Amino acid sequence: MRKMLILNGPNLNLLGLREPEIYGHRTLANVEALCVAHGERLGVSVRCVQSNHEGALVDEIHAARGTVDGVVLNAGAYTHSSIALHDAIAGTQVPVVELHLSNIHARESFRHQSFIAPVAIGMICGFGVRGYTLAMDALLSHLEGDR
Ligand code: CA2
Repeated sequence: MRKMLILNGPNLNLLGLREPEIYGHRTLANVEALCVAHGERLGVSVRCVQSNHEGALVDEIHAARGTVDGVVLNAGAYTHSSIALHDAIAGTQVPVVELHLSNIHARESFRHQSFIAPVAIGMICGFGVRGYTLAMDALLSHLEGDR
């Protein structure tokens, strides 16, 4: 059975509690349950982790190497700042699909740059919570060698 890690970064533990106009009404627990249920449909085992700490996210990417087939990563604001996450993905070669709830290109200019994008398979953004299942589909399709 294939394994996926759903990795969420800083402040995503606040989902559903603040700024629902941007990030929606669903909580992180709702999102994680959705991912696990989608994994069951796909026949994929899913582990979900959230951390507010950059180093802990780097550790998760390192631990993913050889233990999971791929990662769906919403690195939150670290997307726009973290060379450490960029290097972790490049160094481990773990397949990563970058995911954002909001359309980062339609927001402030400081959100337009992603340090994850150059080392990710691809990016899904702007589809809200549904983006997580779209990202899982895209990751599985990539792992199965679909073009
Ligand atoms: O759109 C996304 O998923 C983001 O990764 C979310 C990050 C933001 O810094 C990125 O530019 C885009 C912010 C996550 C914070 O989530 C909150 C949720 C509810 C209330 C406050 C913050």
